[in-house]
Amino acid sequence: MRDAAPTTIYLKDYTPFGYIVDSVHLTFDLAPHATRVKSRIAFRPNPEASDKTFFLHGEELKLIRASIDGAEVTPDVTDKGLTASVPDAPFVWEAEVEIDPGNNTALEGLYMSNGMYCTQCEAEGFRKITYYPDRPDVMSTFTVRINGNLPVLLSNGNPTGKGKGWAEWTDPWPKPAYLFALVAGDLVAHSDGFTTKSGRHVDLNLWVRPGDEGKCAFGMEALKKSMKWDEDVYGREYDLDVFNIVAVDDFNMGAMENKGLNIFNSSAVLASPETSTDANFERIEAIIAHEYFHNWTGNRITCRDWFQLCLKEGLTVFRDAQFTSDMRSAPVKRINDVIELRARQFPEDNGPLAHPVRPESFQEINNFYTATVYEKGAEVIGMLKTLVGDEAYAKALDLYFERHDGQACTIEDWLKVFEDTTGRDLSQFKRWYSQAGTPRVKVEEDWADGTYTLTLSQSTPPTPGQPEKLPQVIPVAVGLLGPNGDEVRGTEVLELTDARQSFTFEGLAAKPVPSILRGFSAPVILEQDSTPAQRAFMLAHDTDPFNRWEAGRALATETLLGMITRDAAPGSDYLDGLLAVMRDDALDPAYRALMLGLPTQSELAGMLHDKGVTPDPMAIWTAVETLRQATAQHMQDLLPRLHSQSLVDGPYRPDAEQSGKRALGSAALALISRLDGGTQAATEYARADNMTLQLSALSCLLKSGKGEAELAAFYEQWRHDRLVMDKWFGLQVALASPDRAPEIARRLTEHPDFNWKNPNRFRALMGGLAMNHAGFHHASGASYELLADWLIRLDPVNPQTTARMCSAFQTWKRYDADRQDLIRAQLIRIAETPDLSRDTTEMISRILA
Ligand code: 0A1
Ligand code: ZN
Repeated sequence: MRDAAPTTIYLKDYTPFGYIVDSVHLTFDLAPHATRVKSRIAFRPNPEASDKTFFLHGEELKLIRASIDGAEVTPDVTDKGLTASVPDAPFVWEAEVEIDPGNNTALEGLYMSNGMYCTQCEAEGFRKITYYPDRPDVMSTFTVRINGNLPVLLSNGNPTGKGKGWAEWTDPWPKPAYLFALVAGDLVAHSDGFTTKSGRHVDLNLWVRPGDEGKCAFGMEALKKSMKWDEDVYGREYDLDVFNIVAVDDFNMGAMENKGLNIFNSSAVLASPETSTDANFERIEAIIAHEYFHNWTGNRITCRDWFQLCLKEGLTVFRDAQFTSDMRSAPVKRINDVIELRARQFPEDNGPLAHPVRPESFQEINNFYTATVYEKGAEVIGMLKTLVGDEAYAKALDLYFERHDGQACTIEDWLKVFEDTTGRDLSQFKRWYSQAGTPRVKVEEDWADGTYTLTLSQSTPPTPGQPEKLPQVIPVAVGLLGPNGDEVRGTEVLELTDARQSFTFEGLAAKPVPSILRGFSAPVILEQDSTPAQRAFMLAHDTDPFNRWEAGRALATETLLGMITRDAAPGSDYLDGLLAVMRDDALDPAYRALMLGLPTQSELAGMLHDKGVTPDPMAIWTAVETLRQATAQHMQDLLPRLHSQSLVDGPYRPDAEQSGKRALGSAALALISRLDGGTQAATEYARADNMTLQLSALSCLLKSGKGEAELAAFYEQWRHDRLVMDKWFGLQVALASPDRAPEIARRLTEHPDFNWKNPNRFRALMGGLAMNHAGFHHASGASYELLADWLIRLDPVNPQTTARMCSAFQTWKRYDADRQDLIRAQLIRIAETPDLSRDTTEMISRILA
């Protein structure tokens, strides 16, 4: 391992930096292997700080010279940074360093992608560019001069000068270094403009590699919609003369909200109907919005330290979800978010990687850009809004922006604006930020003399480092249905604050059927003993769209669990209930498509484990296949009509309406393929004129064990398109039959187009394998070994992407002793690799613990 003793950083140890930065001037002389960075930084002592150590972070830098107030100095330099003695008065620090972007494969700091210079500074990448107090509570204005013989030279803020081979940018808004960005390359712009509500004209540019111009229009429209929405809904205006977005092929994450210069993974911004699916379009719209919304929630108001990451991420995810709900269908968005939460956050919260929404310690902050911080962080904000109401939420947000603009804040600051606007005491609510683990809420009912009593109990299982949990504030949205299906009580929010609490409803004519946790009002696991008939009743009648879907999902889940554990046959409650919903043409096609979905095999494994049953991946796979087959047969007559939904009128539009129809049509085609062996899918493949339909047909063929010819044709058609080729790699592995998955994955790693240093390509293949539950858990252990081989290979090249991919192993303790032994052996093999990165070391040791 690289660090003999990895250091742990604690929230409780926070102290402010000893100096305030008044201005930063940077000059870059770009060269692939010897970029020179000159910095001139005005410091002054921070009256609020007692520790006056002058330590500047700096890693992988060659220090050429340094001076203080013009006098050369020789600082003490280590591989983490430097210290120097400085005056007890304002002073100017100057330094020159040399860096090697051409050999920066970690994609953190200044690096190169296809000849283009690009930066990624969040969380701690700026220290690989120059010596600096690289912490989010140190904010300053930046002026940046870029010298380089490239047509496009970009940085944050407004352009303030330009000539042949140089450009200067000035960012008037104080910002932490993690929001710094620089881009230089041979790029072309898709340009547009936006006028803010106070009349500021903003130039908008989406910069891409020549050849990608045709994939910009959708992203640009999404940007303009986001700018308008943030004005309309949050009263937030853009604050610079230009907003630039750059697409880059090599990027560890989705995108980055650098001030005025957002940098996007090309997969998160480039789109065209021929090359992108409806789901890609929706994701792009959401990510553009997310990064844009960060301009206020993240940039104007930033985080005091990285423990507060959820302050910007939870809130910004919540805001982008509101945006998507407004642009598309709110129930569909909510259901999709809950599906994602259960697939990605619940396993994290219920396994060795569990951590609070606001972690209290870390070794490598890059390992905490997690579903818990982001998605559970957003759920916590949703609960707060539910508890205080829409009006108070709006007031609290206004106060937040007014009180904290220009500051680096904490969760305490955030909660205080809610306390001050509502007079509520949020100290118990705050446990959502400090307690890890998913609370279980158990439901008991009682009925006597026209009074219905609902008793709710909560408990949260222990998580690493947190053996005991205290009760949390859980908003439980409840409605009551009468025996004929009419709603007898509309939605009301019960506040569960005790370990066990009863709520009564009086004056009812008959025992009602409760619809609990409407809209998924809290990120908990609801334990409710309902019979299949009761679930079917809710599936038919619930007026809350989320809970109606949830009733179908619960029926499907219980059906599958019965098939797995008791060899039960698929019951008619599920099949008939589903059929009735599918027949109801008044229901949104997108919603019906969601109804056809099933829990993932990994989720089922988690549920079995929770019930004390060791999950058998093959048994789970078989049950899902059997239920799918039974569903296809049961709905046989209806399927052609459902499938015809995907043939929409008019030109392709990736909007909610058309994409919902295609989603339903594709789900129907998947069932049809089970009955006709893929005959119709082959026809559909041949006539598909957009990627959504092409890929759905190809998926059906692959699942039917066919599609060899189509796969080859697809390759020939799209081999020049990087993003489509990611799909080609991913699909084959994700859809391979369990027995063939490890071998197919291994063979693809030998493919000349498997450019494993590109994070998108690596993730497509290895992520596809991890998603293929039964294939990944192949009893031979071949998939575990293959993934471990590649993690070991990637780690020295790109620790961040390696560490993130380690989470494929996080659920390992659910499985049988043989599989556990196989996985443990691979985890140990990774851990024992010489010079393993800090990122991967931390992940593997937490997973193994
Ligand atoms: N702040 C970005 C995500 C992001 C985080 C870390 C990165 O590098 C380690 C890159 C991007 C967002 O929330 O979109
Ligand atoms: Zn974000």
